Amino acid sequence: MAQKRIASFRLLRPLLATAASAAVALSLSAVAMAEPTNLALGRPYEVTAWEPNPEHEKIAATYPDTNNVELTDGKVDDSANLYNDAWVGFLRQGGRTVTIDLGREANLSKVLIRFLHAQGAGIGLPNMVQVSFSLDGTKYGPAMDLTPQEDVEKDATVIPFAADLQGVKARYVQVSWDNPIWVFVDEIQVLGE
Ligand SMILES: [Ca+2]
Ligand SMILES: [Ca+2]
Repeated sequence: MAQKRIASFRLLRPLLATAASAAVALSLSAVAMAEPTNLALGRPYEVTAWEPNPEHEKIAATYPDTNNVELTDGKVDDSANLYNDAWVGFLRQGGRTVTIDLGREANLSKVLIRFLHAQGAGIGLPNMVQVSFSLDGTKYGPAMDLTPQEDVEKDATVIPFAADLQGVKARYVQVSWDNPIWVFVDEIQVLGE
């Protein structure tokens, strides 16, 4: 009888330990999930064309960045309608670099940029999307790749590109992409705390 009790206690002990560590893990992830916010929301930014061409700029004004706030205003178009005002159209000129000033140093956990994929309308995805970071707005660290979060073969849809970050502290965030013909973007998010 006594032997039986010891045996069942031995079985129970590891189960209790597992339950305790699961409870700790659960409370840690609840804390981690509650914190990050979009620090780019409402922040100013500058867009630089790699090979500026005024003629291309004039044509792209059909799909404007009204008041130069659309890339960080929080307004997006999940319906993937290229005529929706949320989209900003970029035409050729090699590529673009968008520099966002977060206004303060922050610990960053993720960068995400939303592209429209509408091949039938001649709106494609970049071949390369990168991000780099700076504390002072002058010296930038090495560039990191952002990768597609959806199947890039899907057409007439929104394809976000993103990178998860660890231990990145920065005030300035530069997102760059090459710009084959038309590229449409509706939002850039920088998550952190
Ligand atoms: Ca927007
Ligand atoms: Ca627009």
